[in-house]
Amino acid sequence: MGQSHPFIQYHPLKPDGAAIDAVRAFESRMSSRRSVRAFSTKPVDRALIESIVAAAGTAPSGANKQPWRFVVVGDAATKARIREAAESEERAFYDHKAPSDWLEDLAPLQTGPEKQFLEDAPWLVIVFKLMKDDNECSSSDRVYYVNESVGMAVGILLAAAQHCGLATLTHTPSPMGFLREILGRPDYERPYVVIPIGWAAEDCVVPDIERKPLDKILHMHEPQDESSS
Ligand code: IYR
Repeated sequence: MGQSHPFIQYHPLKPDGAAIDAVRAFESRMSSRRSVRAFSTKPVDRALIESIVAAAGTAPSGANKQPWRFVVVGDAATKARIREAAESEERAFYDHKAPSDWLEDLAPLQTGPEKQFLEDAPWLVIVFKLMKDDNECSSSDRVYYVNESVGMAVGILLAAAQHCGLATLTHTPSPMGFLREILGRPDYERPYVVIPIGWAAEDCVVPDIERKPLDKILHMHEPQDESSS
């Protein structure tokens, strides 16, 4: 049997002002977030990264299994090894593996096999998904909705970094198996994404791409009034 928990009173967050002002301030904050590929080497306090990861760990997850591990790398030697292995995969991707329509979709972003950011960013957070639950208190070691759960945790991590002015990138070298080897992670931990975190370089530029307007992403479902037909 797994642990059973008492049910306790839920205390919703109370925004300082009106709910609409709170959500608009959050949206405005998030709208200036961009994927950054040029990082300053200026250090970032470990405490900031720890709190950002703690925020990610508040995400909901299937059966509350919290199937994630955040491996934080800050030393130059490991970052260099990760860069070398990632660039080797990326060279193969850009050279012959990627289908032409994928390369055409990437062209406006001007990405390429060189990944200087993997060494410049003071921290790399390598997110692993857990394919089994390693909490001894659980009734079973099964995990559920792992991709969805880890995706939500990564979303919160990106928002937390943005909230304190730190830049991030979601980097997915493919395949990513080398991360397990370099970082000595067990077989049931599978690499999910690499997130460089740091201060954006002063001369950092980003492509002037736009987000879809609300009317393209929101469909307000209006139930049909059956009495009028
Ligand atoms: N992993 C490669 C290619 C790449 C793929 C997607 I989808 C992007 O949004 C960006 C890049 C790279 O990191 O360059």
